[in-house]
Amino acid sequence: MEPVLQAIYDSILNGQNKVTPEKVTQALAEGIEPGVILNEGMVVAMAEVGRLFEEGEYYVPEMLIAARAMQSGLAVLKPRLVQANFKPIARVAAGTVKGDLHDIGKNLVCMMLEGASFEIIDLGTDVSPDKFVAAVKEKGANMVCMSALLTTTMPNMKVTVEALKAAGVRDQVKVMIGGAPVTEGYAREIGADGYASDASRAVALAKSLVV
Ligand code: B1M
Repeated sequence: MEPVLQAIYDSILNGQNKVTPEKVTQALAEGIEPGVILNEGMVVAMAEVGRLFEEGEYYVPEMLIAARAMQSGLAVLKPRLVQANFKPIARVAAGTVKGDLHDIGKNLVCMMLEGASFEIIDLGTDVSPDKFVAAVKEKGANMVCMSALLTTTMPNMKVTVEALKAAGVRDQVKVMIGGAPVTEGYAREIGADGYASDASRAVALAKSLVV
């Protein structure tokens, strides 16, 4: 691994939220592609944080400070991931489902979609089915993107699809889902229009759904 990518990786693992943006800036100055910085320096670090948590070496505070370092690095990377916007391809209501506070993956998906000329209505985290419905009815969203990181909150994706149906707006929108525990099969099971395993696949899927 390039030394600067290793430094980014280490800074996230150690939750050094001042060092991470400095190192991301350095990596960009060294000409490393934003996608490489993201995937080979940052995303792998968060995966390692998850592994350490699973093994009982990290606890919630360590996860939290690692996430803060990740977010501060992403803030530097965002302008490079988001290209100049053209006419929006579609208006996307995006959020992490009810009960779930994980937002790093959802934010990445939003950034990449924004960079691909989608308009984003970012509903944040812990988003109730009613809020998704309201974004469709009141803000004219024609795509709903849901993220879930917990097996316990995944079922709220299904509840949201049901709420869209009950509100009579399911046919007006495309529903896309993702997040670590989510699968293609689950998307089919709950009647979503598609599943993507990462942010770049989410862009490809979103484009294929709107044509
Ligand atoms: Co939490 N956490 N966490 N956590 N956390 C996980 C998810 C966990 C797998 C850790 C572990 O045990 N190994 C585990 C879930 C177990 C399970 O349900 N199976 C877990 C747990 C248990 C918890 C708590 C319950 C811990 C506790 O309190 N005891 C608690 C729950 C809080 C809540 O939400 N109600 C909790 C809390 C937290 C923090 C707040 C400390 C922090 C989140 C901070 C934040 O997001 N602002 C945190 C973190 C950081 C993690 C890990 C370590 C990292 C998640 C992450 O950001 N990954 C995570 C372990 C892991 O995932 N390996 C873990 C990086 C990110 C880029 O990836 O989000 O997967 P990801 O997004 C990807 C793809 O999934 C996809 O694209 C993204 C980019 O490529 N994608 C989509 C995501 N959404 C998409 C939507 C799409 C398409 C693709 O279309 C719409």
